[in-house]
Amino acid sequence: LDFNKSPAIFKPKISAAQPGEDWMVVRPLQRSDYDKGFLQLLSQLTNVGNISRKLFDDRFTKMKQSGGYYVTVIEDTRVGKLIGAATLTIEQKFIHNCSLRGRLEDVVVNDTYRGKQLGKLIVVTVSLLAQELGCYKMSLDCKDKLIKFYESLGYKMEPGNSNAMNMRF
Ligand code: 16G
Repeated sequence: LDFNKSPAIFKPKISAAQPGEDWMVVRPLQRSDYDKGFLQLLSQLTNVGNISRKLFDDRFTKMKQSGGYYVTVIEDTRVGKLIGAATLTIEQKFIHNCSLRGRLEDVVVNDTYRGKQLGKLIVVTVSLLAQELGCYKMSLDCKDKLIKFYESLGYKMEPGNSNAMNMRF
């Protein structure tokens, strides 16, 4: 991945391979991450529920089988705990010459690791991955207070075309 392709500015300079601290690693989610606090991390984003190892394992298998799920994590290898996560999901399209659309989902960074550019690192990593995989665009929805953060990484509100709507079940 080419971090120079991103509008994000890292101070000091970091990349997916060199995330700035030698105790940090950016990598795909693994089954064993059930024991590394993955679900506890996600619960800093929203309601996760009580997920048994079996349920986690079955969902992990289904995501692998169906393809199009790139759950990416940051691990603090000193303590064997996950401290950041973001997911790229890929939608297959007929439009744009049977192109792909990426969606950035479930971005979360452990709040005790603030100020280390981890949010930036994981969002840039996953966004570049979407580009590498041939997505014609990458979309997200977020809370109002995070708009500035995503704008600093190259995401734009498109005039007349930026409304997120939900139907909750
Ligand atoms: C945010 C997340 C979305 C997540 C949702 C959960 C990003 C960019 N957006 O919108 O991916 O699924 O929150 O909130 O991370 P909910 O539990 O209210 O659906």
